[in-house]
Amino acid sequence: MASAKEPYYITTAIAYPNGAPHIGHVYEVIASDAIARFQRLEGRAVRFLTGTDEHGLKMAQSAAREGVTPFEWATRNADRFRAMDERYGVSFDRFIRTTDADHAAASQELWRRMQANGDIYLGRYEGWYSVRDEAYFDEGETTLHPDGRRTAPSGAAVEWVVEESYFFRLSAYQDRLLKLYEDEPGFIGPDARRNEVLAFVKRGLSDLSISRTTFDWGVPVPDDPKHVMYVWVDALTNYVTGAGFPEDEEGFRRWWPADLHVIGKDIIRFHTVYWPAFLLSAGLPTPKRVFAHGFLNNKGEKMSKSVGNVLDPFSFADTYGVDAVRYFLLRETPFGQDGSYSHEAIVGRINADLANDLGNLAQRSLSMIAKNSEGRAPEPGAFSEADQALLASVDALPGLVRKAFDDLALHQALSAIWAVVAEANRYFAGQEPWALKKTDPARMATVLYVTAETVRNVALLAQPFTPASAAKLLDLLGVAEDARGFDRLGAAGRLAPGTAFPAPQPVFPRFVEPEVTA
Ligand code: ME8
Repeated sequence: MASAKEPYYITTAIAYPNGAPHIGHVYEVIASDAIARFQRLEGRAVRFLTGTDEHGLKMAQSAAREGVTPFEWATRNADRFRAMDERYGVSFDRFIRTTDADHAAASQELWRRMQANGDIYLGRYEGWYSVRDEAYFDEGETTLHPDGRRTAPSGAAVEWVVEESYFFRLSAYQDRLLKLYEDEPGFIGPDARRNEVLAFVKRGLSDLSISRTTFDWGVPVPDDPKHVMYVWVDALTNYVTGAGFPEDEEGFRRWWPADLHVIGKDIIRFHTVYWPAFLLSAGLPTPKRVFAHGFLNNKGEKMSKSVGNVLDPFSFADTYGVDAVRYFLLRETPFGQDGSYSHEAIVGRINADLANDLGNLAQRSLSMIAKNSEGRAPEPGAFSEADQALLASVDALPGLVRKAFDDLALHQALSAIWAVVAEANRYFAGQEPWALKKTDPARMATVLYVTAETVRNVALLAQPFTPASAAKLLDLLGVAEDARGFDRLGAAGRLAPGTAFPAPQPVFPRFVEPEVTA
């Protein structure tokens, strides 16, 4: 029974609403959305959290430049992030803003627990800080340039900071963190990132400055409001706020620890070193898995405002279509590695994989069914060897797709599904149902049945990736809304002969280059 399955809690990083979202942000939320949808289709209760990270010096400084309050600035941009999620069909359960009232309460409670455990002390911070990264750096990690500028590894400028600060006793957590990585080898993925973090922690950890006094745009430190929390302390806490901590004990027990934090590779240290240390200190369970995806580059170049190649996700969706962008981004790049996109690559995938391979297969078989089978699922005869071979590939797909999702190899799920689409196209071409129409109509009916059943399975499995188009395909196959879960894959949900199909319509249009007018 679906309800007996373990609940599943998945989160994305929360973005800085310090400007408009870009395609890198889209990438992270649609990958997470595919995973959330997959788990729901498996019959699990899913909670999917995404949102915005609104405190910190960077936000305060940009708001000042814009001449608005930090909250107004955050709201303006948080609204764009939320609209972007909605535009891309991201099925989040809560869009958390770190300025939400329950989040301040959660951050302060987490702080109190770390303090009660003896891990927070007052000291003085002297060192380098990068506002753009909102991160502290050891001098050895920075680079001094000939012109006197000093920068963080990301290239962002660092400034020398001297102020009274609370510290978190991170140095005391080295052994416990190493034990966590050893006891739970799946905690950090992909493996390359795990090795990076392991090497970093083995070198030894310094205590972490966790409060600031020179600005006030943050969550006040309990009992010492001249300090605000370091933005990453409050940011990371969003994951427990979103699970109901501390007020909603029942919700928190149900959802925490998170099954998966999806993040980008640049923030792995915050999530796999600081965050589990804070949780261990507060006596809370650590998340089950943290997975870092790669960075998306425009034609292989890093996106940057100064290069002028930062793509607007809304016009991207208008140009190519939401499902096409989702498909392209998750198919093209192995999840966990850096990826690249270009107009040519996207159009190539749209026209080859979506329009030609799946779109034509569906359109050709469904039009023949409309004409020759009174628009109803045909009645198959005995299955030939070729029919059985294709159905065997179809029925092996759920196993392959589940394995791919277990490994978070989303691209492999898609390549397995599209391998069956390719096989079905070879089958359809080889069986020539249009020729059978005259010579052997019963055999034609069987071929059309097997093809339609293949499309049904492909559409079910494509739902996490291309939800709107998959739903259209399932509509065309007369599959009821409540018969679209993964318990209907394969033999358990075979098309019932005689099911009425609506008139077929193309689902995946070809991309046609707009005409250039002189
Ligand atoms: O890091 N390609 O916010 P953020 C792929 N507020 N992913 C990218 C990317 C790109 N070109 N650029 C950014 C923050 N990302 C913090 C997170 S979590 C408690 C706090 C990813 O707006 C990035 O790796 O800079 C991160 O996972 C997410 O987008 C938000 O980045």
